Amino acid sequence: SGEEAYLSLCNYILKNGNKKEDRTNTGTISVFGHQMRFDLNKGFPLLTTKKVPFRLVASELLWFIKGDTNIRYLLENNNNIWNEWAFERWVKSADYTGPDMSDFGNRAQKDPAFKELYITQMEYFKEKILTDESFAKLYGELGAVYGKQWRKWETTRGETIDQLKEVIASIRNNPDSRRHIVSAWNPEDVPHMALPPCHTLFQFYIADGKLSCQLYQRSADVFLGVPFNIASYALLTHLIAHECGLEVGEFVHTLGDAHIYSNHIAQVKTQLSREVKSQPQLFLNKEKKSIFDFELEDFELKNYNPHPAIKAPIAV
Ligand code: UFP
Repeated sequence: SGEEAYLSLCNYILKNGNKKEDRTNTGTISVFGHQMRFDLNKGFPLLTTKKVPFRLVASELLWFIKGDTNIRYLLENNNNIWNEWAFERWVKSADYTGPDMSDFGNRAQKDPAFKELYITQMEYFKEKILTDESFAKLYGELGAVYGKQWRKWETTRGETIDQLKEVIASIRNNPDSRRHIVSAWNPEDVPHMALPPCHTLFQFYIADGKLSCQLYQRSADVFLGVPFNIASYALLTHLIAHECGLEVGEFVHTLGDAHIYSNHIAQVKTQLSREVKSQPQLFLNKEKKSIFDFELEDFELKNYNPHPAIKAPIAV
């Protein structure tokens, strides 16, 4: 299965990784330029050597597909993965009058008393986003993140480009084209972004009635991020194949800086000691024709019986 490709990348980095400092001051070991292939006909590539939260992968992907860039939709689906980015803008704004939250990510990991304070503020923030529409408009909005670049890329002429709709049309109308590309990397926006896109660009390819997808990921947190990213793009490939009346082919995952954080090494070793189980299968609601109509309940994942999740601190 493709999971072996993931585990062998982990092994390879442990053995051959370069020690490097990084933006977060955590320290990593890393390699540059690596490729994994996942045959989507053999099952859905959600790792089995640790539990990966499919529900979060799916709701985030639907959020991108809608072109939504406000965390309100995520919170309505009990998905908290983008909260910190919105929270940061709020606590730095003139509207914020609560206790000092500067550098909250690092301080919450080191100082238990601060962590409690932070959790209280975050809960208040989430509640306000969910219940106060004008507050959500102001502080739930993340701006130029994936949903915007995929669906509403702004041109210098003041027009917008719907890359996702266009790529679906080009897959349908001109399957042999070598230009089935969606780019999230917008050089004009990058200097203003807290987190420039990690999944930078993806391309589709059709052969024998099967749709394959390759992602170029510039920066890859191999323990925490990559299992999530694999599942997300595998799901996207299934969705686009479904809409275009194609079978699924491969997901090809190409990584730039592929790193293991120094405080994830023990967890990676635990995972490597576990036995791979059989892959789950994904089923899509056949009634829904367009990917733009999909909701969470239109996905069904069967036979997913992974080893337990493994906790690790996220680098901020
Ligand atoms: N990261 C991922 N996948 C993602 C995502 C982030 O691996 O989908 F959003 C990790 C990669 C890196 C950090 O460890 O987040 C981003 O930091 P930088 O911008 O310095 O590369």
